[in-house]
Amino acid sequence: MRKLAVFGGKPAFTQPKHVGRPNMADHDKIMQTLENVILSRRLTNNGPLVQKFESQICSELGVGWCIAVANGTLGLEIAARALMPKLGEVILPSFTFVATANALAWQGYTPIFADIDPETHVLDIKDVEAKITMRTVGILGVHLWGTPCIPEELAKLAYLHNLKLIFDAAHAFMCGPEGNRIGHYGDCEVFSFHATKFVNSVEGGAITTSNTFLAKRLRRMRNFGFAGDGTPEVSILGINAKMSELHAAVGLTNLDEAPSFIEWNSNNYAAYMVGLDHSDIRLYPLCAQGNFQYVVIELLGELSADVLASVLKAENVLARRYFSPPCHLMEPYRKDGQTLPATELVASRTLVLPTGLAMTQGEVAKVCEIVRYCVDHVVEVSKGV
Ligand code: T4K
Repeated sequence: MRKLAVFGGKPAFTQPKHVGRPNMADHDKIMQTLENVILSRRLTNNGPLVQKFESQICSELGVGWCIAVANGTLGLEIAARALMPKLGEVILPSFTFVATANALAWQGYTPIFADIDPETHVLDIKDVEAKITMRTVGILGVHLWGTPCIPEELAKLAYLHNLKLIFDAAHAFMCGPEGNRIGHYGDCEVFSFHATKFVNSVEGGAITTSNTFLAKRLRRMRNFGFAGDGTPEVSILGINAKMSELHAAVGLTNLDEAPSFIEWNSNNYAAYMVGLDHSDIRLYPLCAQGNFQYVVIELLGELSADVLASVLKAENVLARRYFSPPCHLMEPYRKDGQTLPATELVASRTLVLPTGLAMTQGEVAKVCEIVRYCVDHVVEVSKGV
C-alpha cells in the first residue's frame, strides 16, 4: 500500500470521484432531442414528451397511471395533499433524505419518526404500529437504497387503522422483479429523477398509482387545479408542479439507456463485493433486481465513518455520509427524549461509495484497497486524521 494522501502521499485519483455523478446518454442524442424541443416551441404544460415519459414509466413499472412532476419533493407534497386533506401525524423513517420529512412538514403535517430494521434499513413494522395514535392520518414508507419498504405489511397496517399509505420511491426506479416492480404499492409512490439519480431528467419526479380517481386529482393539483380540458374552472386547490419538455426530453433519452446503466452499476457492485470482503465491513445487500445506484457500507469495527470519509476525500473519493445526521436529530425535527436506536446506530456507521458510469471496475478496486487498508490499520489512520 502506497502512502495515503492524508499523510502526504499522492491522491489515488487525479479527478474527484463523486457519489451521484449523473449518468448521461449519448451527448449527440441528448443535444438533438433538446434542439427538437426548442425548435418545436412546445416547452411545457403537459407537452408530448412529458406524456411520452409518463407512458414509458407506466409500461416499465407495470402501473396504470404516472404523473410527471418538477421534482420528487413536490411529488411527495402533492401526493400528501391529494390523499390526506385532514392535517395530522404521518409516520415515516428518520433514516432518509431530509426531503421526505420536509415535504410533509412544509404542507403542515406532523412527521412522526419510526425506527428502522438495522439489517434492511427500512421501516420496522413494530415501531410503526407503536406510533399510531388517534391523530395519525398516514404512513410514508421509504424504499431506501431501492429496497422495498415492507409494502405488504404496511398495507395491512394502513388498512386496519384506516390510514393512507404513500411510498417515497426516490431511490427505487426499476427496482423489484419484472411484473412486480416498485410503483404500484400503497395509494401511490413517488420517484425522483434528480441529476444524482440512476435515471435523471436533470430535475424531475413522478407519482405512480393504480387509482384512477387519485391520478386525476394529482394531475389537477400539478397544474394549479385546472381540469386540463381547456375549461377555466378550478375545483380544487393546486400548485405548479409541472415537468417541462426539456426535462422530459433528457429523461426519455436517459431512460432508453437504463438497461446499460444497470449493467454498469451491477458490475461495479460485483467489484465492490470482491474488494470489500472483510469481517469489519458490511456491504449493504442490494436487491438483486434493482438499479444498484447506491453502494452502501457499514463499518462494524473500530474505524469511524467520518475518519474513513476524510481519508477517502484526500484521495479524491467523495464518499457521502448519507443519511447522517438522521432527520429526527436535525434542527427542525429535534425533540427532547426522541431516540431511535437502530437509526442512530446505522447512521453512525454508514458511508456511501461512488458508482455509476464515471467509475470503472478498476477504479472500484482502488477504492476498496484504500478502505480495507484503513480498516486494517485503524489505530494509525485514526491518529493521523
Ligand atoms: N426522497 C429521497 C429518499 C431522496 O433521496 C430524495 C433526493 C428525495 C426524496 C427528493 O427528491 P428530489 O426533490 O431531489 O427530486 C442529493 C440530491 O440533491 C437529492 O436529490 C437526493 N435525494 C440526495 C440523496 O442526494 P445532496 O445534497 O447530496 O446533493 P449534492 O449537490 O451534494 O450532490 C451529490 C454529489 O453528486 C456531489 O458530490 C456532486 C455530484 N453531482 C451533483 C449534481 C447535482 C454532480 O456531479 N452533478 C450534479 O449535477 O443531495
